[in-house]
Amino acid sequence: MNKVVLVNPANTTVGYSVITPRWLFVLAGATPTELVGDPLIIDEPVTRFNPDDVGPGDIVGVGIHTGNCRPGYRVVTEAKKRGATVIVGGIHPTIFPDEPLAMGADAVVKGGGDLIWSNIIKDALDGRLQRVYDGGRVPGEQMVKARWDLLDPSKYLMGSIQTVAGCPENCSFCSVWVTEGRTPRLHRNQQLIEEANELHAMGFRYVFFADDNFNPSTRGRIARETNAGTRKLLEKAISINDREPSAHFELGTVFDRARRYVDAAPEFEKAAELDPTDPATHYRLSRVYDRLGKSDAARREREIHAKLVEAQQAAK
Ligand code: B12
Ligand code: SF4
Repeated sequence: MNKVVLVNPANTTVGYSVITPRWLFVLAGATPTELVGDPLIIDEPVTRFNPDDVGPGDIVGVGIHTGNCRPGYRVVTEAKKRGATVIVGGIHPTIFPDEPLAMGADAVVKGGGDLIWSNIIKDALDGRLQRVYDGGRVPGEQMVKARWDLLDPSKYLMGSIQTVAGCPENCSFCSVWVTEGRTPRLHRNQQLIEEANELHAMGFRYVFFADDNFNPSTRGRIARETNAGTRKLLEKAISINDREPSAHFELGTVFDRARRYVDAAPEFEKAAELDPTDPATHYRLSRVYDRLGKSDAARREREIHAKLVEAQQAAK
């Protein structure tokens, strides 16, 4: 029987690692065991990929991000030399699908592998592998459960679970909202609980959340929400942060940028009430009051700002 080998590449192998790379165990869960048996999992920080482990007809799946694409291409080359079929997926090929093909891979997979991986294996076994596949954004309720039974728990400090994919924000430096989308996709609760329990039973006492944005109900998202009902729900979801001055400062800033000064003022006021010592809050408040024509209040805030800055400089 041809086998599947899943490789998480790394430059250095030290024999142990801190966090389990989740994709390895999710893709293992998506592997059609009736056709290829259990996949062999190689996490290179723990064990270096040995080309002797693969031969003609075997299928090697390599997952790469930009930071580990070079060792990834080493695995591609070594596995190809042994006659294996090599398929590359992960964030890097999702953005640059042509590159792994140019580096010798037989196929590349954009997006999530949960739903498409078993079809790709069938295509490879049937000799009709395509060059490019697109697994898209996997809906939360269809996310595949990780195969923790294939993990050696003695090699890691933490297992990893995922509660949500996607992020409603759009930070200019980040790829997540581009690849994973801005609508959060929530993983099924029951599956999460099962995975956490399995990891606990294996001896893990720490779990790492491989989430894009742990709390998608961000202040920015709420400020942009036009539907009053949805907005209320989102506000409820973050009400736990209500005593956090930076949360009010952040929302005030979003309103300020949107020129919604009437909405910005109470947020900066709340931030100033919770932390009266932050000069930035008083500065923003003075500007917002100016815009609202409240010149006395604006002057007061400017005075407080100046005193706080002076005190900070004196303390240095
Ligand atoms: C969790 C996480 C971490 C954890 C990783 C812990 C671990 N051991 O796994 C920590 C905090 C340690 C971390 C560190 C870093 N991270 Co990080 N991380 C993430 C995050 C938020 C989630 C990744 C995850 O596990 N998702 C859940 C799994 C199930 O999804 P997945 O990995 O995407 O895999 C799916 C698909 O991609 C596909 N797939 C993946 N591989 C393969 C292979 C095959 C063959 C196939 C068919 C499909 C396939 O199928 C999988 C299942 O659907 C991503 C954000 C993101 N959305 O990618 C950033 C992200 C991957 N990280 C990023 C970066 C930059 C880093 C660091 C370089 C940061 C730094 N400067 O140190 C380091 C690199 C560490 C290292 N040496 O690898 C960037 C990578 C950008 C890029 N162009 O490559 C991302 C995209 C965040 C971002 N936008 O900035 N990260
Ligand atoms: S994942 Fe973080 S950095 Fe990326 S868009 Fe969302 S909030 Fe910004």
